Amino acid sequence: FKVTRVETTPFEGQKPGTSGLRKKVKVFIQPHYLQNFVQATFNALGANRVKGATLVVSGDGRYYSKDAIQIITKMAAANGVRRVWIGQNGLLATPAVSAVVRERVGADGSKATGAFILTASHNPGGPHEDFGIKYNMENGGPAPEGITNKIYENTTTIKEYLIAEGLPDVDVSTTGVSSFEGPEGKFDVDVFDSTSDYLKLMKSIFDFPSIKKLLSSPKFSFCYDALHGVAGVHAKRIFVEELGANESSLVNCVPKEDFGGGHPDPNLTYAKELVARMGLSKTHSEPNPPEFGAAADGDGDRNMVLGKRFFVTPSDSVAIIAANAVQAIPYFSGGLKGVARSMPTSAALDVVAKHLNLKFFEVPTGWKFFGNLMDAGMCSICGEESFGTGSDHIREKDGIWAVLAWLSILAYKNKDNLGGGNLVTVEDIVRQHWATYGRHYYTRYDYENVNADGAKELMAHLVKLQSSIDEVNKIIKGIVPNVSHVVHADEFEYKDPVDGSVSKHQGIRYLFEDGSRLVFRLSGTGSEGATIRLYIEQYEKDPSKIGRDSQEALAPLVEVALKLSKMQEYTGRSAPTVIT
Ligand code: VG1
Ligand code: CO
Repeated sequence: FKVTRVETTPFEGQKPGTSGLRKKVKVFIQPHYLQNFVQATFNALGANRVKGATLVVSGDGRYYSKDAIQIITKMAAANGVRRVWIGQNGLLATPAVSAVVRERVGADGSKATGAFILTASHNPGGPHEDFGIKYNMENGGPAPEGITNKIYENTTTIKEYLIAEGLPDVDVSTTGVSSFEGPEGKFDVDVFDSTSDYLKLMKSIFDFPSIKKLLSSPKFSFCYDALHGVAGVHAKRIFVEELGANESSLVNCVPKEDFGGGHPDPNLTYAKELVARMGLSKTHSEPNPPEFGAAADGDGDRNMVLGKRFFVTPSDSVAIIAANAVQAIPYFSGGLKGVARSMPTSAALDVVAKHLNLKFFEVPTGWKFFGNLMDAGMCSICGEESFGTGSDHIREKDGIWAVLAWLSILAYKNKDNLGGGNLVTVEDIVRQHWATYGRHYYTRYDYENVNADGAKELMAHLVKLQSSIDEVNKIIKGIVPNVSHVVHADEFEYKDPVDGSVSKHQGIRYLFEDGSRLVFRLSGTGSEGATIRLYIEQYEKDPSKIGRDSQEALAPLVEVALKLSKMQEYTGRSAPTVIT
């Protein structure tokens, strides 16, 4: 092949958000749009990270992925990349990409130096929905802000991009290496099995035989819903072929370009089928739900964990995994280096960290901030309230890992029970955890696709209010007299303890004397309008009060949050789009 230079002009708005660039497909398919972003990325990385590089290119299989893979491959070749690695059919879950970057060794002994992940994660897919792309570094984690800012800068001044001419389209459906000759020498395209490397890593972390024993016990039953995302590919291999789960326990595990028309976000609103199967639907009664259920998002980095008729909040999930990891998961048997959560995530993990005397970190929303801590050996387990849980085995959150972690805890707690005795259930484990550590009632209200100006005004209003805590408390007393009072209010700011970088404006916080919190953020992953997220949390230590319905327990604080922020006034919405 030869290298062609194509003239181009900048597109507005190619700024990577919380997790890469996400836009409507109709935006992405404009001539040069994807190309500009990819070239801007190569330019931001610089020649020493591009020439001779080995790049993974794959994603969640959503609409436009197949075309994007061909375009990126040709641009990589033209920019002097040495090898492109592609998961079979272009499918790799985000955590699997991270694992491949860190673990896979090519037939010629090569190791990956970075990755383009093609996903818009939990956003819907299809010709009228979303596409996305992000770059991950040689540690397998998302590019830091230093790089993403540079990419954005480059997109505003770009004049040309490089693409290989005469390089045929790659057949991504069959595994194997194809070699080509370009002006700078050899260029290889390696299509490989999507699950092998990830599976190998999972086997080195968890005790597969003990999980297999649990799954085969007649007392236990299991269900996994991939919402037609890429996790289905890995789930079939791992849960069915390796761990012996019944094929019928997999729901929506065949990836589809449009996720079957659904919203591939594993929560109680969008994972409808799983929610019904688990006996949690308000309209459908399920006579005998499975003991354990889980769902993933489009790119397989998120997880929702459910017990029989029981929802585990993601904030509790990470705390429970951290509390049990050393006993239940071989990878952690030497102890935890530390734990971390994102700022809006509940403080359930903080309490565990304190009890177990672990290093603890609170970082801004988005996985990239955990990576530095992990690279520095300061953090083993981390999580976000947005159904993201993971560990330092990779540098992304990991939906299947979280399920294996829960299965490990269940296997451990039931190791003497599977023959005789009652099963220790998901609900038992959570209630026991609350009894030991107290309970963090938690809910999140999302106002999706609201008017962007209104959202900005609401945030500005909340920041302005923070200048007088007395005034805030007066307003709150006028709304609900018997809630605790605000002792501190600010915009969250994070100084990375490893590289010293500072991230400002990471969410507006109102902190109450009794440990309750209200947090307001604007989403950085949406593709249209603005999305306001409101996070509400209340800590309850009294064992006689930990069994309440969470929406009921939080009702007074919710009222305070909505009125204090003038939510309806600024957004015109009387109710959120999604409550989790
Ligand atoms: C959301 C979540 C955040 C998560 C991010 C990426 O971001 O709140 O916790 O890390 O999505 O997840 P935002 O800015 O919209 O609140 V994923 O599965 O979309 O890569
Ligand atoms: Co995701």
